[in-house]
Amino acid sequence: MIAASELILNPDGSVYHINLKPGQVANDIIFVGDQNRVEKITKHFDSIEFSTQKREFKTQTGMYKGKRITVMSSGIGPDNIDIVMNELDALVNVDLETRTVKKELTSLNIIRIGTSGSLQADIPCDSIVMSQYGLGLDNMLRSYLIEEISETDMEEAFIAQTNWDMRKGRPYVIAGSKTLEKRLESDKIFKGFTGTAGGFYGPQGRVVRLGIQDPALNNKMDSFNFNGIRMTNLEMETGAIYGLGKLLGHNCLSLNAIIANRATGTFSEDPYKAVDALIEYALDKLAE
Ligand code: R1P
Repeated sequence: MIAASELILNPDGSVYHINLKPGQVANDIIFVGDQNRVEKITKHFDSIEFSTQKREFKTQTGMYKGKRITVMSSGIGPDNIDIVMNELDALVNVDLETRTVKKELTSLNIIRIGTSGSLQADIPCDSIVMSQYGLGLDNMLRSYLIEEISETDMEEAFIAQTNWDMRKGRPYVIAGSKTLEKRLESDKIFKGFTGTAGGFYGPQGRVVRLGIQDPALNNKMDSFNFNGIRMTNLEMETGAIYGLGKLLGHNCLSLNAIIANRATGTFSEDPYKAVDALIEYALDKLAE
């Protein structure tokens, strides 16, 4: 039995942070970082059956072209992903009455619709990157037993090629879902290897007023190559989603609208339009 202190429920029986009760989420779930993006997606729905919000965790479930889909905001960063993934999994895979893990487990499809900065000059602003792999630079996942799910060869290559300082923790590489990749791919988008940082400024090499541990890191990342796989973009959730998804048995795939290009120093002229285009792309693919 899982103790009340380990899996916290609200007085109405909903799971603590995400504020959801069993049955309120669909099997296909879209994650976004920004809570204001939830309605930018569900405005395309034919109907909405349920909405809730607590802190940055806003959820709506409804129907899009005959498909039941849940859209949920995680807020920014891998620490929030730890909360959202664990609580979402508990919602479907733990009997909240008896506080025991169900005998029959449910596997969710989780698709991130995010924004990200490109590391490659030829992956321009306003394009879409589908992450075949996530690289966690944040350490959150290292609290779990990840040896069997991580791509150790890629990790080793990344550590060697970037001369990674291990005082920052050991990076981890996790593959996305091949099944979802097939469902959402097309020749209109880029496929890539996405770095997930534990912060927006220093951890992504941005210098405003503070010096950073490795000013050359972005250059080393954009020239990283592992058997032809190069690093495409940086954001703050994909590696964590892929890692916890794989450990918990869910299919996860991340799609990011490129709104900044770190290689050329440019920013999208209309980031909202770039995100809207990604939303329409993903919804149509999910409804196919
Ligand atoms: C940083 O501005 C945030 O934007 C990106 C990063 O991953 C981080 O969460 O994604 P979202 O637009 O989905 O939040």
